[in-house]
Amino acid sequence: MSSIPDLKSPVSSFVPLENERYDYLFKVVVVGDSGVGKTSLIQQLCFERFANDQKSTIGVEFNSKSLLVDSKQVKIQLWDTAGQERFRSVAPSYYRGSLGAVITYDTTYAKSFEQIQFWLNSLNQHCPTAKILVIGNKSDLVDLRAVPIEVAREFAEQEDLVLVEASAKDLSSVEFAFNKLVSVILADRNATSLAQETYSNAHSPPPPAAEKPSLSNVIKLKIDERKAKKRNSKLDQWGISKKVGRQPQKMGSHGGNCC
Ligand SMILES: Nc1nc2c(ncn2[C@@H]2O[C@H](COP(=O)(O)OP(=O)(O)OP(=O)(O)O)[C@@H](O)[C@H]2O)c(=O)[nH]1
Ligand SMILES: [Mg+2]
Repeated sequence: MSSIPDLKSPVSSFVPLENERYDYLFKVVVVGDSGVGKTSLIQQLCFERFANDQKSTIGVEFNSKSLLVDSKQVKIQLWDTAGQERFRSVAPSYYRGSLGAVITYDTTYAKSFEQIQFWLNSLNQHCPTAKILVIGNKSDLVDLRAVPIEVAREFAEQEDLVLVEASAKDLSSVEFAFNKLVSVILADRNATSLAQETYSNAHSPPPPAAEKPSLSNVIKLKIDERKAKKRNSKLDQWGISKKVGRQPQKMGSHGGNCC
């Protein structure tokens, strides 16, 4: 378990180890009822280990994992919160600065699935911009399934959430689930920076004022102006030369740029 990062600035306070390189560092908070397997999923993802007698989390624990997603090296800083009722009031204080959140439920325990709405409300209230992934854990316990996958899918669709069923015990889909979340965060960041770029281009400051023309240039301009006036006096209102009767060209008919 890594040391406790600064709560006020959780993302930037995470100091990379020597020679450690990554393109992004995302804070991800993991929530869900007690016993659904939050710690087990994180232990599996980070250390490839599973404990049948995993102890209940007290307060919060930290771990991190580097993932290569969409050609980007992304380090996720995982905040594993305690699901027990007595820690409910403190959990939101850990959400701050999270770019991603994982709501976990136990596929063998319907109540934990119903509780997703509670966690969703809590996240929406305290970190509304975080991308949310729902993990239905303990998929290895096939015979004990209490939440049909169709029901979970329908709910996720309604709420516009990404849903993955996984098992911290048999490893299935654990890394896939977190990769998926990172991919969604990356896609959102790309969209945001693109939107910002478009905005800043549209609102870019005016180009610097043209340099004050030199006296010789002013004189040249005056002469050109006078020449132009003379020329125009020989044309009628349509720009047809009174002398040669040349027809004006229609815009675009010459194949040039039409604005
Ligand atoms: N069969 C099976 N058991 C699991 C799985 N994941 C976790 N468990 C077991 O479920 C129990 C609870 O797991 P934890 O990881 O401690 O659950 P938690 O969500 O972190 O619980 P809190 O820390 O109290 O919030 C442990 O006994 C685990 O061994 C899984 O995928 N399959
Ligand atoms: Mg735990």
